[in-house]
Amino acid sequence: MEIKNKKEICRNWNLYVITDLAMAAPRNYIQIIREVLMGGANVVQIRDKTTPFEELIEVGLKIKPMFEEYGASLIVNDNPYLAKEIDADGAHLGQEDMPVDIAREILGANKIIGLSTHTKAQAIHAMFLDVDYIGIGPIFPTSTKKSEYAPLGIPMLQWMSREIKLPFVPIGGINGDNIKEVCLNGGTAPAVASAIMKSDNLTETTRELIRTIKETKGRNP
Ligand code: 3NM
Repeated sequence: MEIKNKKEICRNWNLYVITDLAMAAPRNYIQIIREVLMGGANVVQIRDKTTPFEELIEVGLKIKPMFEEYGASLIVNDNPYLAKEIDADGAHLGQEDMPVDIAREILGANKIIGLSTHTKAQAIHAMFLDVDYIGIGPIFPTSTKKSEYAPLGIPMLQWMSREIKLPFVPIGGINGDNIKEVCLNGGTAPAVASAIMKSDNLTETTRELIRTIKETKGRNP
């Protein structure tokens, strides 16, 4: 995908799906990606801290054409080298990962870079970095990722909407029960891992969440 206006692409994301191979087992990456893209998600982050690099390159090269077919963004967690190798649309960095400027050097100006933030100070700091969107979380309790940060809650989304001039992705513990409240209080696409990866039917769950987002935001996600 040729990226013209990266922040505009981020603002048009509907549901930011994060993969988890263990939760989605026995489905493999090809199945996971096909099912969530069929459900209408227009951005997927490959989050995988166990599969070896070489294997992830193979996976990436296999799934890339699906993203092109659906016009969806492929984001790689943690590893800009992998993102570059498979020509993903971008990479997502944590606070402990390499500095944004180094990731930008690896990826070049046309790729999307996202950064996880967990505090107001980190979110403000991100506005001075060369990032295209940020994650903010955990919003609710989650067991998908161990975090030293207490859940930030809905008031943080209200604050972010007022103060942060970057597209932001609320993350952590978001599911069918609370996604409406999240959407009403701000952010571009809500990010969801377990609520989708643990579902029996990835396509249907993705579709349902997007339907709620669309109804809540009153726009075409
Ligand atoms: N990052 P679930 S919370 C990957 O706070 C991740 O930055 C977080 O998974 C952060 O939707 C989180 O299952 C886990 O809660 C998201």
